[in-house]
Amino acid sequence: MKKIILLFLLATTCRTGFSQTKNSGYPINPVPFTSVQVTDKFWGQRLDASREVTIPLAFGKCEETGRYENFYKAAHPSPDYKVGGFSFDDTDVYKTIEGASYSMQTLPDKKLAQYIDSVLAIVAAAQEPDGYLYTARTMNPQHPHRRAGSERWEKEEEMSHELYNLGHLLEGAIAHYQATGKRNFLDIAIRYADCAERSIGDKPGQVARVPGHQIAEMGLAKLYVVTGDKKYLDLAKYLLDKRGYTSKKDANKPSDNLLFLATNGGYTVTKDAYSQAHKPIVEQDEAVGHAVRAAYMYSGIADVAALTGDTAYIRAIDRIWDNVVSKKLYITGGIGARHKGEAFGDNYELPNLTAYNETCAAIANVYWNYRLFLLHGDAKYFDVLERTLYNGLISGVSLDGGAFFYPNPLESDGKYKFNSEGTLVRQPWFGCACCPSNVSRFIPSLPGYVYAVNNDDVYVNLFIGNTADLTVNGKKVSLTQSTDYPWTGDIHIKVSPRSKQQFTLKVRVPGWVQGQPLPSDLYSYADGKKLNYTVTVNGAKVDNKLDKGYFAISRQWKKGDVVEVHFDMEPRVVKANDKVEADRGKIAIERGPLVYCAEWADNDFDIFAISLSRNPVLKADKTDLLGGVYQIKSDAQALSYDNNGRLQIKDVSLKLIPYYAWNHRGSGNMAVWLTQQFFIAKR
Ligand code: FUB
Ligand code: ZN
Repeated sequence: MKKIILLFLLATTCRTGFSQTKNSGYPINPVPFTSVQVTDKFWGQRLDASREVTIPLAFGKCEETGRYENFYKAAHPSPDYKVGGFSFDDTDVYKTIEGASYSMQTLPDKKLAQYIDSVLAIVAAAQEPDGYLYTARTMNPQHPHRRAGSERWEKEEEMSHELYNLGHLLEGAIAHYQATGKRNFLDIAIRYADCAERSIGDKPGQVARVPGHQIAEMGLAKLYVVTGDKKYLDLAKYLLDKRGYTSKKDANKPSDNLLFLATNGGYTVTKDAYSQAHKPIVEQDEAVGHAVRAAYMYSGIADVAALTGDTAYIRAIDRIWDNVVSKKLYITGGIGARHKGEAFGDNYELPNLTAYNETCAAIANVYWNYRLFLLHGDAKYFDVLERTLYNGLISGVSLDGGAFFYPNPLESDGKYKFNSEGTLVRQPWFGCACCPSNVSRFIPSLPGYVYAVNNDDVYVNLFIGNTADLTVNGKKVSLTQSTDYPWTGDIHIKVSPRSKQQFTLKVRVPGWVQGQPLPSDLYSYADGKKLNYTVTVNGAKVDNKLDKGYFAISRQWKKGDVVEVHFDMEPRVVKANDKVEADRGKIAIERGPLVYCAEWADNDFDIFAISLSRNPVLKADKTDLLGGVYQIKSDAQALSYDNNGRLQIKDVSLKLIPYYAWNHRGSGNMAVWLTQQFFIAKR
């Protein structure tokens, strides 16, 4: 019966995009991106760039770099094919179709839809009769990709990525189905999911495996929601429950940490911690290993917990979140400090020049925090999400949408981890192209993060100009937001229920307004300022206590009611916890949700040879620079040597730009953390 209801819901909603339903299992309902039309200047520019530049570029690169050809070859296998590239190159095609599907939902595009159909015809042709879809083996089963193993799934827990490919296939196919109502991609994905479901498990003839790279868990949970078929949820849960147990010796005992080594791009780590398989997940309490794998896994755990009610799962991701937010999160919201293993470092290990902070890890961090919000309804998760979104995530893509960073360091000498020209600049693509294709799929999905609904609670989580159609307690309510956020803290929300309706509007009051950069003691404001906020309804001031970070307005709403929110927005000085060695003696500057940096192009002195005053005087002004950023100026002292080698100290005006906008004017010095006390910095 439940299955029939789910299918009915789907059939009645998918043509126009899916509506808010309880399907996801989360106590709080997402408001899908299809219900929110962005009218915002800041994000409108990013969405246009995504549609006009990023997605066409990614499709073009899939074609140019032989990713489509791989599917063609798999459809016509040959022992002569030499299988090169990465064992997950197929996923770039799936991820780009996912992004294009979101984008087409906002702006229909017949030509693009036809193009995708033609790509899907090649993808379908590459699928083996039993549903297995992995070009890295199928094109030449005798000599598959060097990471693939001689048998299916044999190297899954190392680097074959067979289940990673499935996860992205599911994510892409479900988005495509929901956006277009067409089943051509979904059916391909279902066939591969069925193949995996038959092959993996503890029954005779099956193999016990967990994904070497997580994401299938999220995809399978979604497939359960879409189809109502519980076998997909069961497989997602199996892939989580077995993590930490699938040793070669005994699949029912926790594996030891020395099973075998995984190597990738020159680093060697124990396979178990690298892919979070060092312990059963319900015993994990620290974020370790590869950051993208980890945050995808935590997101998958949240999805499965929401659908099964598994509280041990939730306790595990809550513990790990505490660890990340209090010890392993960059001020930009980036995660994964180490290049080696693309991995989390030790507690408080947050170097700046060598920070890895993969763009994919920032995206994964958004997924994870969003899900924790849907579970717990606390604004603190959106504080982390917003910090990541406006800083360490969009720094990964140029303003024009055509070039990408893979790592997102907080400091640069213009050269570290340089390209063939010896400079550090965003690139239009990479051999391992996970980040560009992840950006392709993430940016167009952004409108889905603005609101959420739980019975008669309407959450306003992000401040982005938009018009939205929500369903609150079964009735239609329109919201119109206008704002110049993140540049100003004034938000105008028009509330229009069809007829008078009682509900609660919950406006998030960001941590940065309340004097806490993050919900932990990892960073703190060090300037003694106190920001205020006000909320009015139809011009009358409302005074309420915050509840889990939300300003709740309960009333009988009527058409055209207006809520005005004002957050003071001033440049702030931030210090890191003294345990973060890399930031000792240094300060960072923020304004609103944006983290700032000093870059060579704005300053005619060496930004690494300056000292900011004890109480720097900071001033923010709107400029025409870099798409119209607010620039911050600070008094500082620059050190240099005169012709006689004597140290000179000169008063200078240090200019700062938002971190996300750095490296648009060539590569050179950049720093988020700026020296304030030399003797401590050198300690
Ligand atoms: O392994 C697939 C992707 O490639 C990972 O998520 C990225 O970190 C990169 O290693
Ligand atoms: Zn990536």
